[in-house]
Amino acid sequence: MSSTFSSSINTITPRSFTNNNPSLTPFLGSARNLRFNPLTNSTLPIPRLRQSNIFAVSDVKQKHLNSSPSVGNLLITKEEALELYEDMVLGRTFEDMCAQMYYRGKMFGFVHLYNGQEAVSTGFIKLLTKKDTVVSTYRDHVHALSKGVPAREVMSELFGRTTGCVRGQGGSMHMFSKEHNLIGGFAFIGEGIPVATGAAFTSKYKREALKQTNCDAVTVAFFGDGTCNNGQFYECLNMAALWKLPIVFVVENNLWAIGMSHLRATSDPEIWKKGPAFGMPGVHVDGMDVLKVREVAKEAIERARRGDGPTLVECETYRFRGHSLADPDELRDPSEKAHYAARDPLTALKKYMIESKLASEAELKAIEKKIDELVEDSVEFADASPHPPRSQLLENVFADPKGFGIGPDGKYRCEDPKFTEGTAHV
Ligand SMILES: Cc1ncc(C[n+]2csc(CCOP(=O)(O)OP(=O)(O)O)c2C)c(N)n1
Ligand SMILES: [Mg+2]
Repeated sequence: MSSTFSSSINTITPRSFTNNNPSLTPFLGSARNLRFNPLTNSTLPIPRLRQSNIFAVSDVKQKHLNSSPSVGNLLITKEEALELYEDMVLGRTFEDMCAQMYYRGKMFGFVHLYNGQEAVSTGFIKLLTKKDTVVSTYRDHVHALSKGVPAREVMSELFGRTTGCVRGQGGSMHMFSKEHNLIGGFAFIGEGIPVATGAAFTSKYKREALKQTNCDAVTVAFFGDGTCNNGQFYECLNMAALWKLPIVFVVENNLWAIGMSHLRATSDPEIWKKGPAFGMPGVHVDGMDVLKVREVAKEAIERARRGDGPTLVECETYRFRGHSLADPDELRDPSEKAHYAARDPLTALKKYMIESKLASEAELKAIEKKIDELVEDSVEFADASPHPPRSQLLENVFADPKGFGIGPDGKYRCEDPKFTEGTAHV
């Protein structure tokens, strides 16, 4: 390493920021972001806009979409479009109902809603088969619904009832269904990424080591922009590329991590670029447009299924509500919110379907009505379902609760009701 090179590392001095020329600092690597900000007299990165809009696959598709739709030029069939619309309406209606139920005291703990991001869940998950795996975050209700977990089971889980998909033991942030290969629901950010990488490894291992040649299951991992500044993301990109795992990493970039702006927190805000850095394709797509998401998803999923390895897809999207239902959402600029509200993915798909004569207003209304009834039914079902017995509280918490041994009364300590209540002396 030359002396010039080494001396330019970590040599930020106060002088660089206070001279008359608010030029680049000598800090290597992030120099183009670290400019002196005369307004705040600080060196916080000044948010900069993206240099490119839509990249790679989506570029091609955008041209497609812009051409006036005619029957021979449509991107999807009527059946497919109706399925996408129904799934997005289900996601939106379900989440709106969750907000009502939360404020009525029917749900406890943190509840993070997905409004605005529906095109991502629908665009990807509706292309998957039942045996493919989905890994979500704490914003997981809609991923569960898209993957086919019945609304009744998701709502009951939120109500903490035994009929929930985790028997009421998981709640909002821990949706899980073995049957549907939805393997979380995770409260810690980034926690699902290694789990998803493991699921993809399982699939490859079964096919290549155990010679189960029919095993071509793909894993799709969803996570947020803020999560991409977490080390697990990088470790998993590395392993997935190294072993050519059948996985798609889907970043739902809604521009915010609670109250922290993505542009402010991230040295290079173009997340998709991190794919090529690890030797996998990186794609940036308009996450408010389900058709564009679907086109990109198709290619990434097929690539994984063929055995060609992982893809990183960054979907630019927006959440229409606060971070969670406990967030008053006062930090985001109203004009930013209005900008994205005008790009509502449901309205956009509806417009496309009507203009291209894929469906009539009446057909779409009928779907909305059907979903309203389904969601109402899920609430009635959840509300009428039993609460779990207290003895369930510690089930699946310890690998072997009997490991706590036998008490002075000669019985297993874990059989003492106080054990479950957490007040037993063990
Ligand atoms: C390991 C860990 N650190 C911090 C938190 C607190 N936390 C909860 S949500 C969140 C922001 C995540 O933002 P992003 O990944 O963009 O997802 P979004 O909520 O926007 O969907 C943080 C830091 C956490 N849950 N886990
Ligand atoms: Mg975010």
